[in-house]
Amino acid sequence: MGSLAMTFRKTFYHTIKTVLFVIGIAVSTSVVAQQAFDEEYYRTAFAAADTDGDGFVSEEEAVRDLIRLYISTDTNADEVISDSELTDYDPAAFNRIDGNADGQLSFMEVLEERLADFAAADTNKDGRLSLEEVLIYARENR
Ligand SMILES: [Ca+2]
Ligand SMILES: [Ca+2]
Ligand SMILES: [Ca+2]
Repeated sequence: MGSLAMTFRKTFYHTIKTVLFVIGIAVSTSVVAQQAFDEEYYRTAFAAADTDGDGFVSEEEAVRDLIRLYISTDTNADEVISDSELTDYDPAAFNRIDGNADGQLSFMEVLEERLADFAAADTNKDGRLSLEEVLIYARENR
């Protein structure tokens, strides 16, 4: 894991506790079960994550996107996501992400998953995701 990711991990672990409001659009997470491949869904999520509009999702944009999603999903604001807060999810994925098997997803657990997904999807290893990389990865991992 690069130093940028390490910096994000340290910074966002603290700031997540102080973010007071929810911005925006809930986007794809691997916890959510996708019934059928919906390219438009990923296009919309990609556009929402690409906040500077340069046509790529950087690691920073991906982490910020995850924070928005995490906060909007944690409806009782206890800083963990429980299965009752997920309306449609894959139990196998939930258990895989739940590293300490306490039945709840901490921000760090979800962040680890997101960074691993980011690295795996970034097939040309330029440190950012193109829409094409996202669609290929999404198709292969649905
Ligand atoms: Ca961007
Ligand atoms: Ca919660
Ligand atoms: Ca890339």
